[in-house]
Amino acid sequence: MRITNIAAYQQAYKKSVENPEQFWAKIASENFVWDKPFTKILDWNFNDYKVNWFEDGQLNITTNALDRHAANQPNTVALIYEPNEPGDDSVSITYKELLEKVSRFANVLKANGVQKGDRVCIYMPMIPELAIAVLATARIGAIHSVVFGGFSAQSIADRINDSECKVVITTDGAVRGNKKIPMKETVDEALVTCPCVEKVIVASRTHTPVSMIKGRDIWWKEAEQEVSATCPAEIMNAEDPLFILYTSGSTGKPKGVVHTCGGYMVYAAYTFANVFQYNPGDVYFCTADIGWITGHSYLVYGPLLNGATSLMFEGIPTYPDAGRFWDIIARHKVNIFYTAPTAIRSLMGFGDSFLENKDLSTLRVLGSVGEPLNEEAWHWYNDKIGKGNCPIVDTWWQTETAGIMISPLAGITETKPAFATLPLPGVQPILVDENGKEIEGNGVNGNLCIKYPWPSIIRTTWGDHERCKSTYFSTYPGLYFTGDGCMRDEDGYYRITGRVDDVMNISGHRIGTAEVENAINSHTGIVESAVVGYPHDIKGQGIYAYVICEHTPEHPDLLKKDILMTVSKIIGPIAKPDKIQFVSGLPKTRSGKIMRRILRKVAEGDVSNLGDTSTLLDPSVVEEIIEGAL
Ligand code: 6R9
Repeated sequence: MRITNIAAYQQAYKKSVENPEQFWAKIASENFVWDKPFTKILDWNFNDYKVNWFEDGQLNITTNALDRHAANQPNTVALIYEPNEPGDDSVSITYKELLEKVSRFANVLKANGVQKGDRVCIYMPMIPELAIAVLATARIGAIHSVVFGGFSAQSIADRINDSECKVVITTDGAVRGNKKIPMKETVDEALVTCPCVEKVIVASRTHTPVSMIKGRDIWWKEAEQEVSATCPAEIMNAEDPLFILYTSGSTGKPKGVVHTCGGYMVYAAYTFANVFQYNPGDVYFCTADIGWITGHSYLVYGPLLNGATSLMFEGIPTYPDAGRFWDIIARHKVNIFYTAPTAIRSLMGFGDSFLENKDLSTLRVLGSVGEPLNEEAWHWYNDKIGKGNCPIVDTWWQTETAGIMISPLAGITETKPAFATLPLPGVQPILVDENGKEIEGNGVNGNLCIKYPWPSIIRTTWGDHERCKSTYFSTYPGLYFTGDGCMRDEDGYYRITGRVDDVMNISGHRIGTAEVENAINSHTGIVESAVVGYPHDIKGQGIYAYVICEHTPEHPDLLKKDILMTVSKIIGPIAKPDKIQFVSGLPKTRSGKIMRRILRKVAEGDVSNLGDTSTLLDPSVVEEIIEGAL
């Protein structure tokens, strides 16, 4: 399934558009182990949304990610764990060992009542047990819902309740940089409002004292003693759910994006092999947390499906100093490195001294994901990290797409700074105007849609198929709408320009403006708020909140801190506004809609051209807002 030159890419792309079913059927049947081969390839409808790939096929993704490699290359390292403390030993786990660990923990889950189709919430730091928990859940046909370790108790509870998780897997605590972070304690707080949870399995990481509730809470290590290290993989239908991953949209609470076993497996494996051009023996380092889709597809599943060696890092890029990534690359002789623009910009800001004496000569491919990679950061990445020798793959995709959609193939596609370049085989992008009319030709801008299903397209949003339909398939009937704006230049290359909806991208994390507003509004004394994103040097976007209080605050700075605390409690520290401006009113239309366009302009510091404000109920609030802008 590996494409090795540009002509082969063009040929594959052509085939994938002319006959997508045949294209994917060949890849799916030739490169994976199926317990029962599929005979149906694709059944789809973007209007009354439904997509089924390889529907009557049966498989288990862990057979493909573990068993076949444990048989063929048992001593190849599957996972390298680099701990938070640079002095602590890293751990290498071979395919044979990983299969045993996953099987053993799968038996622990079974012994604790988890059955096929049950939901399991995983809230853990970046330690091997996290990857093991994910794979063990998949092995027994249960559905994992990983919640990023930085989310608050309230966010965990919302996610657990939405999909009625039966079991939660966590740790006693976490370490990130020089901070110790409670995990079990946060889970305990969440579980006060989660009647569906029957068992909590706790892995030990920090030896922090934790409460262990009789009959509910069990230690991972102790539970493991009582089960065997072999566990047959549950045979799944291709369209059975594999996981749920919550992500923010423009309205309401985060939604549970559902991906299924067969299509996800095929697409994650295919894109990993082709975008990164992984060769046997390479060490691949993805800096994403498994709590996000990048960690799911390109730290765990994609690499393991390819029999690769995947390095997971527990800590942060700036601990003990801003040379940590480069140190890891040098020590583990990393060949392929995949990170986020926000990390690149932040490390660039620390200066080049942290690169001194770091041998980066093993690097062959550099990747970027999560937000636009601006030109300055692209050049620094290219010159200082890649030494001009490593192709940069700027990969555009989403939680909903589950795999990379638009990206260069490393060393094959000619790159261009700030461009995600060309669609992968099987991906049919289309740009449309506001009315959904296709914008043809090159040198154009529009809203990015996809017109044909690829194997790992979102199947539904958990418990609410209507929401899936209305969010992705109703704006432009017949098309999947990404929520992103995009330009296609004279060469037909794609450049993603950012979200066109009310979703912000803060350090590569998706956060809905409505979510932050709801959190702020729940603070005592707050009447209303409006939140927008604004350009931020490091984070890509920062959060700017306009807040109306019941009474003029006596201690505005204290109130700001309290509001930050509330947002942190309700969502998590990543959603804390960077700027809070107290205002007496918000620019609203006569029908009561907030004109965010104006608020965005003010937050950007560009008030020269606010556009038409004549439809505002009270234009004078705009003056006040401009005067008080931060
Ligand atoms: C994988 C991931 C998705 C949103 C997406 C877009 C932005 C991701 C990008 C990019 C420009 C890239 N995005 N990759 N923008 N260039 N290479 O990040 O998933 O967390 O769901 O975010 O991120 O706006 O719509 P997710």
